[in-house]
Amino acid sequence: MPNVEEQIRETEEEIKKTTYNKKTQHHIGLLKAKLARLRMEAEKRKSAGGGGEGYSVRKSGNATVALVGFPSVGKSTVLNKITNAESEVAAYAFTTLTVIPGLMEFKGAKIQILDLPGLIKDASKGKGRGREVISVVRTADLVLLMVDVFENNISILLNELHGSGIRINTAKPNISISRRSRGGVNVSFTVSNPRLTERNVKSMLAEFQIYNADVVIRENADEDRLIDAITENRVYLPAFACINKLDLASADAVEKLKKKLADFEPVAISAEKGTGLDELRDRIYEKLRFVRVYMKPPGKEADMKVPLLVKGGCTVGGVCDMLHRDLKKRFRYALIWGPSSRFPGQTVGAEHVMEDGDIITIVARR
Ligand SMILES: Nc1nc2c(ncn2[C@@H]2O[C@H](COP(=O)(O)OP(=O)(O)OP(=O)(O)O)[C@@H](O)[C@H]2O)c(=O)[nH]1
Ligand SMILES: [Mg+2]
Repeated sequence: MPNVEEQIRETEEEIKKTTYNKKTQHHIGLLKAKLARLRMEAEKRKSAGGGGEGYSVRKSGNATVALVGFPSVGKSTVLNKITNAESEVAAYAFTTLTVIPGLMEFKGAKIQILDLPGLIKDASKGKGRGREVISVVRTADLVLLMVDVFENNISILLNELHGSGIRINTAKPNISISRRSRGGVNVSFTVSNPRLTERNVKSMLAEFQIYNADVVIRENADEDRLIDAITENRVYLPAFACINKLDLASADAVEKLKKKLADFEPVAISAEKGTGLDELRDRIYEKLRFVRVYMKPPGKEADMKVPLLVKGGCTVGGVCDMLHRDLKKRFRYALIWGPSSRFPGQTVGAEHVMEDGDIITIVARR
């Protein structure tokens, strides 16, 4: 039996040389599922074998942003300019060797920004401490894809992130897979899907040893999306690009690069000269999609002056966690006025999702 790495290479080769058509569709789906399973196995082995200390960063503030880019594009320079941190800056690659956190206060939000060692090709396979860097990126709320005016091959960065299960600017697949203890695999489609068939889905699940499950596919997913739904370690993060060293290129060259990176809505800056930093701060804030929540103590007026800033999708339980360590344990119910309530003063539980402008009263045991 060839080892896992060899099997991965063979499967990659076979996928590459098989052209996709109606006849090969089923076979390719299987190969892709096999490849995803093999990669998971390889990953498990590596982490079991020790393989270096991970970075540990204490999360702080209302949200966390990761600076991801090749070495020397100016990540540390940006961090020093927009936060209170001091991260070493130098003209050689791999100046930053660990995670340096900084705090940016903006419009009432405390935003933690993480400066990271540069990412290079094969980082997802461990090059240049790539694994450790990527594991920090996974925990962020937003990715800032940094390039400079010379180096714009952003696809290398994206491939490394993708290879480690990070999906950028992509919605989570609208596919539910509920495991059962018996009954085989039941597949249903709620929208037409010319790409996947019941047979495809069943055999791809079998590759992951799932033989009993209810699968509901609510989008026109392809094999890759199905694999993402089956594999549990995927994260879905928003991102935008930042082009640095504006001062070293002509306006024309910058425009060209902006067009090329248009999918990532680039912001062009010169960290060293301090150009474009306001736009960068604005964009970071906007992309984090903060939700403002106003607190109303029981029987008193709401404090409409100082909102609590929570992340989009935050629940009432999440608000409790932000207020006090053990509030959630004592939580009984909450009352909500505003956009997320069906009527003013609606009683809700800890799972209720907050919306921008909500007023909340939390009722807890003493
Ligand atoms: N001209 C110019 N140089 C810059 C700018 N920003 C950073 N630099 C220079 O680029 C070099 C690398 O900057 P760093 O901030 O250390 O880059 P980094 O991305 O943190 O690099 P690593 O930590 O090695 O990954 C330094 O010599 C900086 O002075 C800029 O806006 N314009
Ligand atoms: Mg650095």
